[in-house]
Amino acid sequence: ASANIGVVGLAVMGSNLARNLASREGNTVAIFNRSYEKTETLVSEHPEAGFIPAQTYREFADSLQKPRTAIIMVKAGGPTDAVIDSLVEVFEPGDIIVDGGNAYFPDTIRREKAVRETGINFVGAGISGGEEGALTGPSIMPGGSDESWITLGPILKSIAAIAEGEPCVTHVGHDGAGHFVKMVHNGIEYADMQLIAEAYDLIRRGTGKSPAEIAEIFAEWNKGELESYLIEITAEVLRQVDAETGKPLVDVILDQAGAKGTGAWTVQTALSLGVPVSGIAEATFARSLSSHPEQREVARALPGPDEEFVVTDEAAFIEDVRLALYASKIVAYSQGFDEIRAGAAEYGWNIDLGAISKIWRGGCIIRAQFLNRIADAYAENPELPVLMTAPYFAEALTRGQASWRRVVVTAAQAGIPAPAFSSSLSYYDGIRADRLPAALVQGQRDFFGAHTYKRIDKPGTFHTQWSGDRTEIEAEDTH
Ligand code: NBP
Repeated sequence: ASANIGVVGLAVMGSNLARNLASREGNTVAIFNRSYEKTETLVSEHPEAGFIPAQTYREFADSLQKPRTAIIMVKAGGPTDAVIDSLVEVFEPGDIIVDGGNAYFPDTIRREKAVRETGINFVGAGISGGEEGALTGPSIMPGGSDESWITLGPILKSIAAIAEGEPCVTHVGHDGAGHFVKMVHNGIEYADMQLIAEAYDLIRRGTGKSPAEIAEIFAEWNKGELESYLIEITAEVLRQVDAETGKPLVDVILDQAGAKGTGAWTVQTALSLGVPVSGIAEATFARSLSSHPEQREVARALPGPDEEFVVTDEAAFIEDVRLALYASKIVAYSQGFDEIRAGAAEYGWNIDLGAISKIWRGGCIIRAQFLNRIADAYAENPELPVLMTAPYFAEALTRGQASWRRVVVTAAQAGIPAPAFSSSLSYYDGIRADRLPAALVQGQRDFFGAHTYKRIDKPGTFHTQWSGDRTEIEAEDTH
């Protein structure tokens, strides 16, 4: 046994991760893939990696030093379960199985529990950064036991992205905590992408600028507080010209956005936790809306505003959009971190929110300058109840709110959909409101369902006898 780490599953992600591992001092990497051709190809294409190939799970286990540590990178769902079952057969108590795929966190909780019974450690680790990140340094979000972290920590630190001298990996929490945090990362990614797309659409339709010209605006924005990987690649995509037609590529791509489900998981989980992640939800729904051409075809007949959309002061409008984008982005992250906190409370994970923002500074898709500010906010107050109320963000919202409102009004008047911009603003106004019409909703609930209400002026639970003489009585709490 000469390998300190193994990789199972050698499609794009697994082979890049295996190469990344092999390139780091001190690692010897055993590899296994269900069909052996992929293993052979990887070995022959990368002799420098010194891979130890295995044809069977038994051979794979024998090539690993104890405690054996293997990272699974196969299709999420059934294939992951199949590989876990095979590894459990050949591994021993104390060994470590890591699932680096995009598992749904309840699956990870279930698997961890089942594998733990055999004495083997199971770690669900979210890995972000796509193919490129897997090869050069991803952001890694591992869950699992403290025991497994002792062996796994140094290995994962050796391959993770480095941000400001620190590796982008931390032991997130037990069992499914890592995959939970990765899920929310992806949800925030959906919101961030949708917000950028809305900004682009408003600028394009408001100013008539070409995609290439708008690319320059994004490139400029990328030098300031919006600096992030997603803004950077947006400029690249907008600059791209289609070789076949000579048109901007963005104009020949079908306007239907796909999704692999992590955005939907984030929203479904938030719904069951009772956390309003409205920006993420709108971003997820915006993709669904785009992907129903049959509905869009018939709905095209519905009227829009009568007046033409004209922007008189282009520079001022573009600056308004920039500030609206930044404010909405703050809301999206604030909501995402809320979901992580609620998930941690629900599932009993001790998650350090500041540490999460730090490991997202490099390697992952939502990497951004701005994550340093989130880390600062949680360093100052780990119990911060609403991230966007931290001084730095509150200042940005104060500075941007007038622009944000103008952009949302403009979008509504111009008939341009801006669901993430407008829902973020509504969330902002909702959470900061002195009083909400929830009082009326509770009154309605009491009317038709005797769901009771509480009063602002005295303790207790009350019900108005709506179908009787409408006097109020003290009631059992049925909120
Ligand atoms: P795929 O998700 O396309 O899976 C292909 C791999 O799964 C192959 O190695 C295949 O083996 C193996 N496999 C299957 Br399918 N069924 C199997 C079974 N029953 N037993 C054993 N192996 C089986 O690979 P990928 O695109 O490299 O992604 C790997 C994981 O990483 C996925 O969970 C994915 O969601 C995640 N991912 C993450 C990112 C990211 O940015 N973090 C990006 C892309 C993917 P074969 O060669 O024998 O068919």
